[in-house]
Formats: sequence, structure tokens, C-alpha cells
Amino acid sequence: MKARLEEIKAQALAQIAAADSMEGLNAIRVAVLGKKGELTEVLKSMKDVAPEDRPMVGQIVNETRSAIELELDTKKAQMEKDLREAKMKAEVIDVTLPAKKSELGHRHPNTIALEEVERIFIGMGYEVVEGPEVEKDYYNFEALNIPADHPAKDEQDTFYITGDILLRTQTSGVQVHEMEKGKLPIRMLAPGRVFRSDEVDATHSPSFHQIEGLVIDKNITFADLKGTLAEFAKALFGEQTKVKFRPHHFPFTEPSAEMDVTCFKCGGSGCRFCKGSGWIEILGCGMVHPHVLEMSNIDPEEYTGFAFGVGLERIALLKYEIDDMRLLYENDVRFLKQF
Ligand code: 2U9
Repeated sequence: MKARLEEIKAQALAQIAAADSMEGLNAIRVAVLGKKGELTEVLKSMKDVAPEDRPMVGQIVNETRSAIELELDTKKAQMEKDLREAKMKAEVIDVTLPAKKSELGHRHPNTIALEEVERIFIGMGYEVVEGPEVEKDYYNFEALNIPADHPAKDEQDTFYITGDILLRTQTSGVQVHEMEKGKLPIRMLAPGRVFRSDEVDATHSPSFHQIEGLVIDKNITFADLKGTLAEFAKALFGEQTKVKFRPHHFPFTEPSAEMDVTCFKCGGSGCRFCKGSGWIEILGCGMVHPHVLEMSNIDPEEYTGFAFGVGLERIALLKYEIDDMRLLYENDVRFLKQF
């Protein structure tokens, strides 16, 4: 029996040494130490051993079992270590490889143009104020002297949320909120997104951006309006730019005007860009209507003011010579990168 145990041990150790996979190792464990394994079979024949020899034989069996188990565990640990190392080697990252280039975005022409306009007016002491895109009918229309039967109030032109609440069609409500605060004088710029129920084409979109300006102080006259906007035009389009004012009508200003600038392509002699006229229309403006001041609790006998409004997309299209407004809404980075 002792010889048989020696034989089992020697054979098992040789098999373990030769094993080259986890499965092989497990098979050896089952074949030797398992329920029907060789060592278990030997144990079953203990009953044939003389009682006085049993402790000694039992000890040898235990030693054999321990020796085989130790060898199995050692080999298993070695195999696991080898596997881990092989895996790490396969997964090694070459940190010297050049990184993938990530595509950077680009500032939108609208943003570039807005920041330019803001810079010019901040330099003249204006404050930039933003307000809500969802507005009450009162702040978008009534407080601006736009009567109930004005065509702009038609559902065809304005997105109504309820009968009384709408998507603002101009940023003027922001100025009304400022006037209601009662802190004078006011020198402010109100840029922002506005909404009109327009069909999309090269010059229209249901959502675009405006920059409106408002100045209210004592003794403000049309001369202040002209001087300010002439300086603005020069700062935006170049020192040589001249301006001209044409009479116009807005419900919220009186008198009202539209301002043209000399064409920055041909300098005023007439070209394809200005359709031969030498002039380009740029903004609307006027002296704030006394009734508009009154409605916001400003005494028109004491205070006067001027206001103006420009379409931001129009400025961006002109400044960067883009011929279709739709390009400004597609956000194709190949287009945006050109500015
Ligand atoms: C208050 C009083 C007066 C804002 C003004 C314009 C003239 C104007 C248009 C330009 C092109 C809108 O984007 S556009 O279609 N705007 O011509 N806007 S004066 O007048 C105000 C604003 C607020 C309290």
C-alpha cells in the first residue's frame, strides 16, 4: 500500500509538472483527489490494513494528499500568474503613439458679430441686458404703442402660447421692464432671439436675433441718435462709412427713420452688392414715442430718448458677405470655420 501511495504521488507530481492548462490541472485534481479518485480508492482499502498499522498508513495517506494538493495549488497559482502577465502584455498601451486629433468647433458668425456690436456700445457706456423669450402681450405690443388691430399682432405673424402669452417678436419688452424699474438715465443694449411666423427663405427665418438699443435721459435729441449711430456704423464697417437717414414709421418711435450706410464693397459708387444704389439699409431707429414713456411712468416733459433695432443675422450676412441666411442655421463646421 505504501508503494502504491508512492506511485500515485510520483505519477501525480509528474502529471502536474507536465500540465499546460487550467482544465488539465483540474482533471488531475479530479482523477487523484476526487470522489472516485485514485487516492480515495486507496483510502477505501484501509479496512484491509491491520489495526495497529492504520495510524501509520493514515499518516502516509495524509502526507501524500497534502503533497499533491500543495503541488496542484502552486502550479495553479503559477498558471494564473502567467495568464495575467500574458494578458497584460497583449493589452499594453503604447503611450508614445500620437493622439487622435479631436475636431474643434468654431464661433458662429452671429456670435462674432454680436460681440463686435456689444464691444462698440459698451465703449459708449451702454449696458447689455437680456430678458425672457416668452413674454406677455403687454410687454411685446401694448407697452410699445402697438394697437390691438396692428397687423403684427395677427396670428399669421406671431406665435401665441395663450391669448395673452407669446414668443417675443422683438426684444423691446426687455427695455420696457428696465423703464418700469424707474432708474434713469438708461443706456442699454437688448440682444436676443426673437420669433416670427415666417416661411424660411434666403432672408427669412421663424427665429432670428435682434439687437435693440435704448437711451433715455434729459435733453436727448435726434442729434444724439444720429451721432451715436453714425459712430456705430464707422466702428462696424470702417472709418470711411457715411450714413443717411430716411423717414419711416414705427408705432413706438416718433419721428422714426431707417438708416443706410455707404456700401462697404464699392464705397458708394454702386455695385452688385448694393444693387447699384451705393447704399445698404442697416437699421431702424427713432425718438421714443412720448406715449411709450408715459406708459412706463416716465414723464416725457422731463425725459426724452432714442431707440434703434438691428437684425443680427443681417449684420453677419453683410459683414461676412454671406448670401443665404439659411447657412447661418445649419451649423456646418466647414462653413463656420471660414469666419
Ligand atoms: C422701447 C422703445 C422703442 C426699438 C426699435 C426698430 C426701430 C427697428 C427692426 C430692425 C430690423 C426689427 O430685426 S428687425 O426686423 N427694428 O427698426 N426697433 S426702433 O424701439 C424701441 C424699443 C423699446 C421701449
